Amino acid sequence: LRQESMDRAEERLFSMCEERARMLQEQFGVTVNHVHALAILISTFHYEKLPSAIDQETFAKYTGRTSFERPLLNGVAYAQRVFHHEREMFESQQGWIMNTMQRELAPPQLEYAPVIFSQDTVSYLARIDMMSGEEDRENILRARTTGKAVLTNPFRLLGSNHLGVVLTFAVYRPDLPADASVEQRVEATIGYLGGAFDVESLVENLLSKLAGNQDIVVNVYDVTNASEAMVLYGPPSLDEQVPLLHVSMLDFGDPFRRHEMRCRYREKP
Ligand code: WA2
Repeated sequence: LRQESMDRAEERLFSMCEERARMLQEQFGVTVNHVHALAILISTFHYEKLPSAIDQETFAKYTGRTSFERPLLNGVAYAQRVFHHEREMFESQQGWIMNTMQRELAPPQLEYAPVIFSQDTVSYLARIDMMSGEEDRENILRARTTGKAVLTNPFRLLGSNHLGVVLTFAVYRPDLPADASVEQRVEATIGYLGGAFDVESLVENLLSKLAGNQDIVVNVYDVTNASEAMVLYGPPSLDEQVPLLHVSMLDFGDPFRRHEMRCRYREKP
């Protein structure tokens, strides 16, 4: 009899965990696809049309109206690629000077990625050189060589200080051939479109709506480096010590990274 109820508990944990993992993966997927389409929109309407058909006001309006398509992002922004020799011209045309993430004047670099368009919910990104942040910089470099969606390590986001990951797509000149080499990709890069998955609050909100939520504890980890799993969501836990633990695979669309969900029963008081 004990064995039977143990089996049922295991089965229930399995199905609750899989349900949550598939739902989270689905929401990640639709969000990534929509950001991809926004990157193409910028390439088309900001660079293919002269003069540009997008300015900050248009970008803010359009991204605000379509935010329902990106349920797990706290907002999106567009950072333009600016080389050092273009900086003075760029800053005088914009009428502002770029800052670092630490809110300092950006020191000289070979190139920069200042945010020129932002959704209202992340207006604090405006004028920041995204290459001045370690995680964002790594994303930018990897996005433009791969041409794919890339995700950062889990880290504390600007603005909210919530735990999350940043998603980045490179924006290319519209003439980039489909079979471009890495060098061609880097050369044709004109900017970066992305945003932050606010996992701490938006995943909490997603899971809180599901039946049985009170009974289990859910964690999401970045396990890209198997020996050093990083918590992306949920309480720090003493895994392995629980009698029942289910691990569900997650695919967030960046082949360089591995994520998983681990579920266990909450200790009964
Ligand atoms: N977006 C929101 N919050 C953040 C953040 C970010 N990056 N970085 C740290 N906190 C404009 O890759 C281009 C968005 C980065 C895109």
